[in-house]
Amino acid sequence: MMPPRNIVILTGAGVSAESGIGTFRDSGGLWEQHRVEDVATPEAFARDPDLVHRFYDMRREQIQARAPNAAHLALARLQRDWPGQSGGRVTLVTQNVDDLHDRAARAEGVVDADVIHMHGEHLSVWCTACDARQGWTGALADRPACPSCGVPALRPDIVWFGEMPYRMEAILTAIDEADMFVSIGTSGAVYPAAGFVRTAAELGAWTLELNLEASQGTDWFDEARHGPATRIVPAWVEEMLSGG
Ligand code: BV8
Repeated sequence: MMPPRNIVILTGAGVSAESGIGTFRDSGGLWEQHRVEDVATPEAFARDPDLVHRFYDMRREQIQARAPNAAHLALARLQRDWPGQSGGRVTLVTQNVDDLHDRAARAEGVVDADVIHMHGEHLSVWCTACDARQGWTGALADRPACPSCGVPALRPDIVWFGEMPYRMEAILTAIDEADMFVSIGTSGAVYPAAGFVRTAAELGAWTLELNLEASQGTDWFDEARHGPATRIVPAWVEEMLSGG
């Protein structure tokens, strides 16, 4: 196999698990006796905005007390050092709405990390009155006024079930140009993210799964390595950067 130039990496909740951020599946996808699919939807927000705000206020606060782990930091080193190796590109797409990849990139001195948060971000809010998005670290349950228009119409800047994931065109362009597609810490339960491996393979990329256990799509990968992300991700990055 030719050495890969362009690498697309897709991460899920498993990459943040060892930072102490619960995954969807390990917690059984339940929160206060609600299935996440039932809370993370526009219909739930219309029906019971207080419940949905509580769900996101709790998680927005929680992630700020967590730190990137060895897997986030290793991926940041790959983002920083890989282009020098082959002139290729690393595109990091995450389903996660925490900011641990972004913080790892800053910690490792990555210039222009451009982490693609296809499902949005906890630390961003979206005004349903004026459409402005801005950074936010506090709660929304007490309906603060939008800093741009003053209307108390802020919602989490999160892609809920049934909503269009962000930056799909950039993701599909990167997959089109990828020589390697690596899926890390995701169960392969949610689309369109879970289908990216098949698109990448059809377009000729070599595909690798790094996960605690076999995901729902594990058979679609050329290779799968199972174990905790803080062990298997640094090992893989080291292999890539040493030309192994
Ligand atoms: C869309 C933000 C149209 C919210 C999220 C029927 C069939 C197919 C599709 C559908 C269907 N019915 C409905 C759909 C569409 C739906 C969907 O896929 N539903 C599923 C439930 C069937 N998808 C949508 O609605 C999407 N939008 O389709 O719009 C469209 C389509 C194409 C193009 C344009 C438009 C929007 C989906 C986004 C929903 N929002 N997140 C929030 O976070 O609160 S999804 C959310 O759940 C996450 O972001 C993530 O994507 C998903 C959970 O997945 P994982 O990240 O994989 O986490 P999980 O817990 O499942 O797995 C963790 C894994 O880590 C496990 O495998 C575990 O073994 C591993 N692990 C654990 N510990 C470790 C570890 N690995 C390594 N080390 C460890 N230590």
